[in-house]
Amino acid sequence: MAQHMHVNTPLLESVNMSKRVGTTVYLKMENSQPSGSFKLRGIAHLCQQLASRSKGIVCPSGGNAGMAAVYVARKMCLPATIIIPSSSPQLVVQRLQEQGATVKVVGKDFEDAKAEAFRIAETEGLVYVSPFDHPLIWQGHASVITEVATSLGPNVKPGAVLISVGGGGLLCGVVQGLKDVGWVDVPIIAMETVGADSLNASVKAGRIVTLDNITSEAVCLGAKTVYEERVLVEMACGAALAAVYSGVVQRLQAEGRLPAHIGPLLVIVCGGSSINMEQLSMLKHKLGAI
Ligand code: PLV
Repeated sequence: MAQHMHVNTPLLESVNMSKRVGTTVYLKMENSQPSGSFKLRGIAHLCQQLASRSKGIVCPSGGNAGMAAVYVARKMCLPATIIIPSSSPQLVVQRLQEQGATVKVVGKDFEDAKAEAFRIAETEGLVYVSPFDHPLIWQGHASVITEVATSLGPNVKPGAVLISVGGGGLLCGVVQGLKDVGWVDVPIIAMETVGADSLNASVKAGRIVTLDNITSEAVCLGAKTVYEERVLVEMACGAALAAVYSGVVQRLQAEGRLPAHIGPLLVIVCGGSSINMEQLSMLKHKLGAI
């Protein structure tokens, strides 16, 4: 079997968040993956299975899948082309280029970038790497849960898992991982942001809904941002943390949708490279939180 490219990330207990929500909160620090996010788990797994004899890979991305893809490509000695929509910050393009990717900015949102990536895969004979939409990606992501199960030991089981949702790759991986470790009755709180809420719209409609526009600042989901654990995360990741900070968990408890006495909460701190102090102050300005 091929060597794993992802690392076993720390599982930290957050005293501040635990106090706030009234049960132990564990943070799975996927921001400490070498590529900056959980995306490495699934994308490495997919590329190791499908791309080892290829001419290279092409991946449309809001940024973080691209960071994972270029990391994997470098380790496999393959070229990586990443297609970014113009909605992603310049910072993302720069970081991808620094890692050795060929970056093309195409279209205004992810769907445009995806169409271009398909085209390039076809014409240049490259392996198309989706940022979220492949069973091998979900299988790779599932390791985040199996790792947590090993860290917590046989006597501790989460009361709920909190994640951010973009295309749903992490969600599918977490579902798979919960099955793998026998935690099938653990609820998942899947957080989207208003303006990037394709899952919410689809669940409500009972079918898959494509949003006309992504109006959220968390462009990589389609979230509040700094938190109190000495780590800065991007908005896409902040969405899951916001479930604790903005009282979503307590609301679900009040509505009887989560038990009042709930077991420990597991928050997947999914990571992301699209943040620095400059970006943060720009967002604060834009969102009127100065
Ligand atoms: N980001 C994807 C899709 O963007 C990308 O191309 O990088 N947390 C972070 C930090 C993310 O970057 C993403 C998705 C998610 C969560 C959501 O994961 P998903 O797509 O598997 O639900 C358009």
